[in-house]
Amino acid sequence: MAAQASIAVGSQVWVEDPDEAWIDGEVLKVNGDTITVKCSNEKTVTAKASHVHAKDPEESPCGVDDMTKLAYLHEPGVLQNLKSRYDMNEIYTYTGSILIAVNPFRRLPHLYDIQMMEQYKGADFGELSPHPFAVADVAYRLMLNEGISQSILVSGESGAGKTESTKMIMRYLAYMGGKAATEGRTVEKQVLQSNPVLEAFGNAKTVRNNNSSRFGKFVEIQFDQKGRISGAAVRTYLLERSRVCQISESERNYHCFYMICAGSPEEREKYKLGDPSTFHYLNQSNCYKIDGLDESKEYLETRKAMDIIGISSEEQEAIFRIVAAILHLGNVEFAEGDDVDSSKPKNEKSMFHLRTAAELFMCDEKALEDSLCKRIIVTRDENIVKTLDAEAAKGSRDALAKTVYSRLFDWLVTKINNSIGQDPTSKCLIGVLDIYGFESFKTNSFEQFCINLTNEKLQQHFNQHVFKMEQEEYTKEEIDWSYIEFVDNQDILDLIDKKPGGIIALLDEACMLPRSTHETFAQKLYQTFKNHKRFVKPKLSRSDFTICHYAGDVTYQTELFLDKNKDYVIAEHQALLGASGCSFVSGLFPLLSDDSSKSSKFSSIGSRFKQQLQSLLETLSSTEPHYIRCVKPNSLLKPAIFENQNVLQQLRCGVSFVVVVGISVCFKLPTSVLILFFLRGLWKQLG
Ligand code: AOV
Ligand code: MG
Repeated sequence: MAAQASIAVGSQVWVEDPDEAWIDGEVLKVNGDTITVKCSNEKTVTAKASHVHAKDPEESPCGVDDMTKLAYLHEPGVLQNLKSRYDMNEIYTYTGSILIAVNPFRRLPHLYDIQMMEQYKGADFGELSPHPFAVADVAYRLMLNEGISQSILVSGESGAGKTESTKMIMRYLAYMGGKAATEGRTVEKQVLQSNPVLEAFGNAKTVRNNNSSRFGKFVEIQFDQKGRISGAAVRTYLLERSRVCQISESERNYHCFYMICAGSPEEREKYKLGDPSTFHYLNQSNCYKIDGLDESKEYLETRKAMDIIGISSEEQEAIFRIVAAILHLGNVEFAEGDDVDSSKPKNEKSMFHLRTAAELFMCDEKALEDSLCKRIIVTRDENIVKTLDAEAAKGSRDALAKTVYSRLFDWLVTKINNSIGQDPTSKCLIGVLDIYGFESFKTNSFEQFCINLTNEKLQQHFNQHVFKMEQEEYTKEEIDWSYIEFVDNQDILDLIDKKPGGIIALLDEACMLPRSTHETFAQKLYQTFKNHKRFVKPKLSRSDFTICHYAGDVTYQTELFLDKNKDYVIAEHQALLGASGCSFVSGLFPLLSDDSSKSSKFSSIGSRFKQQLQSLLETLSSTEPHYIRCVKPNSLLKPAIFENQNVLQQLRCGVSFVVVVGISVCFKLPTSVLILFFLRGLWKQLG
């Protein structure tokens, strides 16, 4: 094969290894199509020639800072390069213009200090070591010199380092576009301080990441003609609401709940708070602490960040009072009431928490109880009161908690945007996207479905962008490029979001039909997509479905899909909190116009999310994109461990990110295509 150096006895090569993925060794024997290799672990292996790759001859122990500098572009070469650099604490590597960042899982403060920012300021790309500052600097210069808006898209799996990279980029841009040495609340300070606030309310410990973002975020930083920051807008996407009431083993609820439990003694007294383990919304997982995290310190820092953003102390008081109220609400348990199918607070303890929640929400205690245990059915002639059984009352309680929390989160985002302010005259912006990576768990619900849709969309955007660049190269080189269409994932996108007929459309339909259940929804999917090559009905299941995503197959459990797709606030909850004596609380529940409150018109979370994504992609399309691909070196979240198999899996999933933009000498084809082929196992077919 052309790209393969000739392999002879004595050559240094890579062969496949069940543990290490690839292992190096020396060729002992070449026998036609089979090669015998003495591996560095002393084992002798015989493999097919196509599975043996030449080792880079000039391989330096610290690797190369750009994959395009490798003599041979193949999987073991790419992997080895990342690994040897990681071992030297060189966590960043370019592949052409794309930055690969391997999470160090340890603080490297010198790497991000002001001196470092100064160095990267205006330096040519590639002149200094690979760094997010270099990417930010290119974007900043391009924006300033060419007047084109830019975007920096950060991707990678959960815990890979997207949010940390995003914060680094924002710090650099704030440094470049800030008014040096200005005291007080400047726009750039506010932009930076929006991060700790959003993290306190939107991040939580998961099995994958101790500080996992449970929402997507696109920060648009606006600049004036001199390149100074003049405004900013934060857009967030789909906060995971279910976490407020339900947490899995080893995971936690949102950080803010633990912060308020670690507040000052006066606050704890005022909000009647105790140890997190005394609250149902926190004690389902038996996990309260995060290594190296001091909750009371975090709490003070969050309050300080809120000050800088311009959230008044009254507002802050109300915010944390609501957080405490939600904890008390979660402790209200229900028992069977006096009538059939009715319910009431279970005991004295539940009464106490109900009373406290009502006090903190500043609403009537009896009204709160009724809103949890009763429904009013409005008919033409009269209003009928229907009691809820204990199970339904519990559901009503959780719905209230989730509604209040998500309204609170939305309030924070709006407040941040209003405080920082938008610059309507700004013609140039740099957008930074930090969105949840592709997720595949043991059970996957509606959230994973939406998250993975996002990733499909971004993947398509990436493909389109890279291939546009590539096509320009092909045209220059007069290469026929018609055969590269296979990377297209339009068929998956059609399956999910085509209107009509896609999964989201069918889900909306199911939500509107009175008698649908998740089972009838699943049946409908099975019927509709029986011949779709990206859709599979798992053999042993009656309501799950599998989508063959670009990054792998994911099986979704439909049980809660209908429920989670319905976006509505129970009228009794709206009435209750709309009448709160606290203007902050009632402000979260503004009176709806008659029209929308009465009609039971269904509003779909899935469809709205789809629209948000559409508009995000439109914004992105009008910018020049830059990519940072984060890689998680191990699942233990520990420094200095580089798991080959694990990393390879990520490189293969984000296949396009290992694209090298440039022209390969040996193949007269852009190397990006080579790598695409090769990582997709198509190498052989090409050769
Ligand atoms: P994520 O954003 O990609 O996951 P984070 O950016 O939160 O991942 O990174 C996870 C953790 O890794 C951080 O809390 C840090 O402890 C560590 N880390 C990441 N990057 C660096 C770095 N450059 N230097 C030092 N430590 C780092 V998620 O939000 O779960 O998809 O939803
Ligand atoms: Mg994150």
